[in-house]
Amino acid sequence: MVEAEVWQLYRDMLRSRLFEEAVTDLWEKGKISGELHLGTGEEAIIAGVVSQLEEGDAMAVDHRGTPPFIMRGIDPVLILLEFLGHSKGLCAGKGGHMHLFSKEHLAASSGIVGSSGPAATGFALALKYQKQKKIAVAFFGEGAMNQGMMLESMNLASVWNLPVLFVCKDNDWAVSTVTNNVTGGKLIDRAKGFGIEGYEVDGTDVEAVWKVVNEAISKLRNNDGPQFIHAHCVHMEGHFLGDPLLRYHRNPTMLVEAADSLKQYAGESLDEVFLLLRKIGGQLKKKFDPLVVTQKKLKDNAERLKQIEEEVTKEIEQVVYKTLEIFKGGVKDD
Ligand SMILES: Cc1ncc(C[n+]2csc(CCOP(=O)(O)OP(=O)(O)O)c2C)c(N)n1
Ligand SMILES: [Mg+2]
Repeated sequence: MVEAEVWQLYRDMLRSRLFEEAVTDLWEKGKISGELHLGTGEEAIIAGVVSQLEEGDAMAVDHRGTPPFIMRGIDPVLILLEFLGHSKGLCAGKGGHMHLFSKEHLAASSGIVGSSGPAATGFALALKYQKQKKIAVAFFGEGAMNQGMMLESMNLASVWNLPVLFVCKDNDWAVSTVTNNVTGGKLIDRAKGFGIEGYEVDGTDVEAVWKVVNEAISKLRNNDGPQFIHAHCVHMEGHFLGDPLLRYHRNPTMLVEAADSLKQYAGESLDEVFLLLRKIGGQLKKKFDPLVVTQKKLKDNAERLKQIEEEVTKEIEQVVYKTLEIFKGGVKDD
């Protein structure tokens, strides 16, 4: 992998992060309604995969669809208008952040946990039937590995030798359930049980993800059957925005590190406990944040890092400005 590619991956991740930060800002101002699931912390996994997709490849994603849609080159203004429920949004304002769809990009998301498995397998079946020599990706959390439809689709992809890349983004938690408490065996062994080759990788390291995905995608394009990626990550904002308890409880490492310090606060108010957790969370954020991890690798060229930051910041500011201009014009159905 050449250095130029790492810079591009960094830019891809930063675009997604700053876009989601802008979304957070609008959500906090009450302009976006409902719960919001961010993909902050997953960017290295998404960038490592999406950057290697070609035109005509398909993508099925879960309830954290924003980073893959942004990185796939789908117009961020249309995505933001969708989040705002505007009729000019990507799905006419009817899908929201959890149900994004772009026919042109063969990209579909769903909030039904596990559904990206059958959706990607269906995409791959269609691509194979049409003799297109393209691949389909399924992005999902490790919670989805306990859903029957995910396992059924892995089985079908295997027996039909379909070009599906199953990408499991494992953050150790499914809402408030600790995955280890409800999951038997190793996930990679489950894939192997279906005859699917698997790779385990640190999902905060974009170079590492890119490398294993590169190998897996070469096999897919060589018609070697479905492949499985098990990538570990930490969500920066918990399960969804605005749930402080879950935000901190979702990070098991943080809980382990916090346990002793928390004891001395046992008699104190919950607010103080949250404050402490917030501080600890801030430190951990640096450790597991894929952007920080990549920045460290590229730190010798601080000027270029700054330049990229400025360019991407400007782009996202313009996206927000343009979106709000359209939004202010009111909801008009053409
Ligand atoms: C079939 C189904 N069951 C339950 C839910 C409620 N739900 C939404 S997200 C989620 C947890 C998913 O965990 P995981 O797949 O690990 O993804 P993560 O949120 O950790 O990224 C659950 C149970 C749902 N949306 N769909
Ligand atoms: Mg999870």
